[in-house]
Amino acid sequence: MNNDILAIILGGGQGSRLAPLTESRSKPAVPIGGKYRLVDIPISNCINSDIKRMFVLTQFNSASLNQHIKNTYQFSTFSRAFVDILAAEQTPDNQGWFQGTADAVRQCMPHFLNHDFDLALILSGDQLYQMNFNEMIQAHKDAGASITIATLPVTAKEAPEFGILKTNNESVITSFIEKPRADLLPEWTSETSAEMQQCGRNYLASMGIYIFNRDLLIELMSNPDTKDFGKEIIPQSIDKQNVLSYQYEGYWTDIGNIDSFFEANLGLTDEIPNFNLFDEKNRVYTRPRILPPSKVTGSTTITQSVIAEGCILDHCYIEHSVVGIRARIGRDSQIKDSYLMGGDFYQSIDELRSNVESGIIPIGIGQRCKINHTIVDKNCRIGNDVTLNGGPHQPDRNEKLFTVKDGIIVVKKGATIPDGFTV
Ligand code: ADQ
Ligand code: ADP
Repeated sequence: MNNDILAIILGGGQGSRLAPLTESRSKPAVPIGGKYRLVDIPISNCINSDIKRMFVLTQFNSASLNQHIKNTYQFSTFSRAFVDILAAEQTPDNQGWFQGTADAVRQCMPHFLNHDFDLALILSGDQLYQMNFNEMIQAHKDAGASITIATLPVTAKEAPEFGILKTNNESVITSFIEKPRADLLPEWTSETSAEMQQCGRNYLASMGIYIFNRDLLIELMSNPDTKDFGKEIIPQSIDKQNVLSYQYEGYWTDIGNIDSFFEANLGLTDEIPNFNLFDEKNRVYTRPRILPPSKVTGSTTITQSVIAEGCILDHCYIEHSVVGIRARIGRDSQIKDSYLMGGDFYQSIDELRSNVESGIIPIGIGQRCKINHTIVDKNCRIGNDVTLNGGPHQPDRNEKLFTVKDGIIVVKKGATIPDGFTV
């Protein structure tokens, strides 16, 4: 185990970019890939890098996050490994929210300092990637750096969404700008590899993954005026500290908004997905749920899809979709370009019967539904003959049962969609 490293996972701010998926749960608990939660990605990267002491910082500590962490990440009593959730606390000195990423770390410093560590590895909770942090840690140590930032070449179109930086020949960062306006970009190009240049990736972006030496982190966190790593801590450190760029060229994507979250999930259905769930050396861990295998009946057709365990698919059509745990899809329904998160529990046969008798719509997707370009959150009750037809023709809006963002319909957790409903 890497005993000198403490991992700090930034689990999400007040921002509601993933709403309505974050309406009733904290961001790290948002289900991804049919059976995982967002927080499983950074935690798995840490475990695969033999870093097993982790804090997850979150605005609020939902029951599902707590349950998930408690039931998934159990380490031996004889090891020092742990995953602890730290939620924003209301104290006489603050109103109860973390004011930004650095403020979140500052407020939790007393908890971190209860542990021995030389280096703090600070990670974002909303990114999809498989990275072994040991190479980055080694580069940090070899260069005698005080801060190391993982960086990635990006295109001019992507650059305004990131912190953009320039380095000298020794990969030491010489300048940094957080989310530059497009008209400033010409000054910010870097020499990237020939392969990256071919794809137009001429800007070096911060991946929001940082290593800090312990003493420096303590010093920087003693200034209560700095609230954010990207806006303040990093730009202000460039001239004063030895800040190293560790360049990464593997697959990495931000999944912090509905559009990128949706694309990343559907990307898992590619013939060879960029994010490899089948890599034995880089496993993605999650809660073992002991579910039955998925059951497919009638003339169900499934093409280019990912189906999680415990599903009941009855005589339906599924194309280019991710179907999550315990999902139930009724007869003659068509699911296309969609992510169904599935359910947290099964209804018993008796419950289903009494639901039908009393006109209550059971959990799952009913019969003859057409669902396209849609995310269906967990535990939804979708009636018969429902049409949810997402796409660019749908204007953005927020309704009681669903929202539309960038043409993607998102049915809210636990929503009941009546028979014949059409969007
Ligand atoms: P952003 O992703 O825009 O840019 P930010 O919104 O600060 O930065 O989020 C970073 C991470 O911290 C995310 O995982 C977010 O959920 C989490 N977070 C945000 N506020 C938080 C809070 N108050 N408490 C707990 N967690 C919080 C950053 C950098 C850029 C860099 C990109 C790469 O600022 O320089 O290029 O990440 O994605
Ligand atoms: P999520 O964050 O995905 O929305 P929740 O916090 O609502 O999840 O629920 C997750 C856990 O709660 C599941 O493990 C499930 O066992 C349990 N759960 C939720 N609702 C019910 C229910 N009605 N009956 C039994 N278990 C439930």
